[in-house]
Amino acid sequence: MSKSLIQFIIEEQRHVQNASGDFTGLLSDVVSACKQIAHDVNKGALIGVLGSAGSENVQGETQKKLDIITNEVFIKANEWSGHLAAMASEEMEDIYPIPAKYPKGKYLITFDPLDGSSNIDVNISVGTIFSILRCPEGVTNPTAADFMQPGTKQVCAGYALYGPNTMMVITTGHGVNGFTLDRDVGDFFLTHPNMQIPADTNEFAINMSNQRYWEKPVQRYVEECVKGKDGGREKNFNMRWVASMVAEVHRILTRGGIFMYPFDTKDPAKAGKLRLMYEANPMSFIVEQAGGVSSTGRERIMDLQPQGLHQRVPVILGSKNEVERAVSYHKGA
Ligand code: AFP
Repeated sequence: MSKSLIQFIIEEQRHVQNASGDFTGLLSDVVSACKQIAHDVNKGALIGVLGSAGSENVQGETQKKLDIITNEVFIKANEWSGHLAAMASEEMEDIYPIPAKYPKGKYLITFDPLDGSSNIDVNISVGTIFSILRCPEGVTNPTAADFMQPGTKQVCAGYALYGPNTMMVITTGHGVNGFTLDRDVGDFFLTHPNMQIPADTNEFAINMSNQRYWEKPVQRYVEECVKGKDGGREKNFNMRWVASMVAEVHRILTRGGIFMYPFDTKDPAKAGKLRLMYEANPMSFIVEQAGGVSSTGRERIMDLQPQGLHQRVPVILGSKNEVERAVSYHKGA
């Protein structure tokens, strides 16, 4: 039988000097949260969790009932055990400090409890994304400022994908490993060791309905993909768009591809659509650890100094050679 996720982490942590077991404990809580979310997502209409909640989140997006439920599940699973000092979520405007009745720990976590939730009512894959940071030394009551650490400081990043199978994919900076939930046993087992993104691809993913708002470099790159062999490229391209970043990144980790949610002028007040702290940074850590590249088009995403919990950034990530080509079109533009 293959290793469970927690066995895998315990064995990996044996090589970390002075590891106290805190990180393993934290990850175990995250795994519990994702199992509970998988259950709720899987039951869907049977337990009355589909549909809109009739409210908006901090970004002005309509909240689904499941956005609220999964946010609660994630908090409840992670607040009690003494590994975290605070949390931050897509669904909450401010950080969530660990309540005084619980012990505080040395980590911070950011998460998107249900990414791609506009897909939930149509039974298409959704996911949970998380990023673990260290709480700055000596800080016991963290504020949002303590979360403002670049992606290079992440201790761990991962996602759970609720698709035909439920999977968790994680990195602690030593490659990327994928685990599949065995519902009969109730645990995740290592099924995709050392995931690697092929450097070349002929598959691109972008929301084409925004085409008229893109900048020239992205227009050029996508136009060349669309023209394929009839344009300047030596191959023809295929296109995919799930509108669920977790599903998109998982496909790229499995068979390669380039994913773009670039800067556009649709709403000039927004630098992009995706959120740095709980979408772009964790996914960039995973993609880089699997041999891919992740950029805004102009900068490496993980080098960005965060300015806010809900900051948005342009994202171009995936197979190295294609992302580098798209980035090269931005030079001087
Ligand atoms: P939701 O969680 O609001 O559905 O947003 C999902 C997401 O942040 C990301 O997972 C998708 O890649 C992207 O938005 C899809 O955006 P469009 O609906 O503009 O294509």
